[in-house]
Amino acid sequence: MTKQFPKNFMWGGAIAANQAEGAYNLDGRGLTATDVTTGGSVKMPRYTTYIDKDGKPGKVASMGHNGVIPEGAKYAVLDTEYYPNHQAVDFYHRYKEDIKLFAEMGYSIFRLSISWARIFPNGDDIRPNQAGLDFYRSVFEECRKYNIEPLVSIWHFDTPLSLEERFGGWTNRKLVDFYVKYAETIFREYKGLVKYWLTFNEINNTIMFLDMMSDISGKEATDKEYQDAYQHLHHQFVASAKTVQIGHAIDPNYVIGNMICGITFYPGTCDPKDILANQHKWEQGIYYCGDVQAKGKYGTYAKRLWKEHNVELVMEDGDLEILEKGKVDMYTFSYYMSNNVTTHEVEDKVSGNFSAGAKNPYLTYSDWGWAHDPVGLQYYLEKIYDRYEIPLMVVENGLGAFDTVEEDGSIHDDYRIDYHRAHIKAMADAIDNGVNLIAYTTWGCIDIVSAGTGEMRKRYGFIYVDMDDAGNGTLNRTPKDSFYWYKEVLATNGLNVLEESDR
Ligand code: P53
Repeated sequence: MTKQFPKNFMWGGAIAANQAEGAYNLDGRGLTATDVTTGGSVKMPRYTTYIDKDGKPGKVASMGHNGVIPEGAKYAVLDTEYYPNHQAVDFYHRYKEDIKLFAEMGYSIFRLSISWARIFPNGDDIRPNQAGLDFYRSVFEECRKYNIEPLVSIWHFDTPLSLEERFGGWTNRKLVDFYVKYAETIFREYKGLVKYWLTFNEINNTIMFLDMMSDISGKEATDKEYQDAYQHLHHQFVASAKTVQIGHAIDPNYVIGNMICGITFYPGTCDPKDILANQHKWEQGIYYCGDVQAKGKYGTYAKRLWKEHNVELVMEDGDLEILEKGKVDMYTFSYYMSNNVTTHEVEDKVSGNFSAGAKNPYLTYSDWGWAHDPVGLQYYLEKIYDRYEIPLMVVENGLGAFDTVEEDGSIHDDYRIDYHRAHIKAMADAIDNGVNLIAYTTWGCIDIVSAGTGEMRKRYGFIYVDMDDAGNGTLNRTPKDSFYWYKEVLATNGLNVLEESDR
């Protein structure tokens, strides 16, 4: 029998507020970390900008999502810098046009995030900002108009900056209650308009990046950094679990998922030491968060991970019970690439933003150093489904690439089509092998600002946005070849892809 996607499989695309909306200081929105983050490139990091205690402007490389600024300094927007997220691609004003294009492709689901700082500008305000609530209501209504199911990330790397400044961010337990209040507010507000929710985008980045940074920059993270990362995560786990319980109480129909940065790790050689190192990598990078959120408890290996870095996790009485009761309904993840793990010295290393390890001779790499590995997606799907046995969604997958606009305005992105075709086939194979995969939302369905580098030219979209790295351009939207191809995929529920020859 030919492989096929289930009849009710949901197809669509995904964006995040801070990378798409722009309008960073309009209608009462508060600042978030990306608003004080400059643009970078594959070779140059993004910087977090500040004014130091003597009033001098400065910047520090932002490894991960916001850089650690000096004692006494304050985050600041500087006149001398360009901040790509301030305008982003102006989804804030163009969402009607954009959602119409998504509908034209045939979306049944559209993933976006709510910016916490639009709802609670300082993160802990007594009352929500009405203009923020109205904006998302209008976006969700627009989706409903076309029968598009919104899939809402409650947090996509964008803790209100004021909470970072006053409380030091997620290492502070206080953020749990602020987040839960925010989540409860939007759960009540959008009841009937939204059904699918995700608590924290790529929650595991906090720990995974620490390891990767040492691989990339050669500098090992300190025990203090690990202590903070694990504590930060514990608070997010508790916040996520409480949110799941509150969500179900508000509407039993709510389907609430976690969201993991899904990188498939392979042992670099068949040296047993590499096999073990790879297993430990999965535990730390992938399972640590997934187990707490989907099994409701810390994995058996967690104690080892903490001990390795002398971490003393601070928990409150009742936390373990909260985790147990706040299991997610579905496991969702992003998938872009695989990485190799080895204990051996390697000459041919991967170099790119947030990719590390030994180069895999069986794979090709994108211009940003990310491995093209659809089999890795099938591997991840099968491994994770067997571990948790709850519905899965691939909520990000795509190819960041340079695009060329032809004289007649067309964009021939066959490389992007090839990337998605191969990954769609991988999903079909996993489904055929018993995996309960329910949705696929491609990353950056429209070109948006890259999270890792702040570039526009690292494009993922099926819709081109006329704007360069410095923010110049008309911001006009143009469908690429991939737009018409994806439309065909959706119209045939993936059949056109599956009928083509094997990957
Ligand atoms: P960009 C690193 C590795 C894998 C996924 O990334 C990552 C990152 C962070 O850069 O993030 C996710 O834009 C994230 C999105 C992001 C997307 O992947 O760096 O959830 O916000 O845009 C692609 O190419």
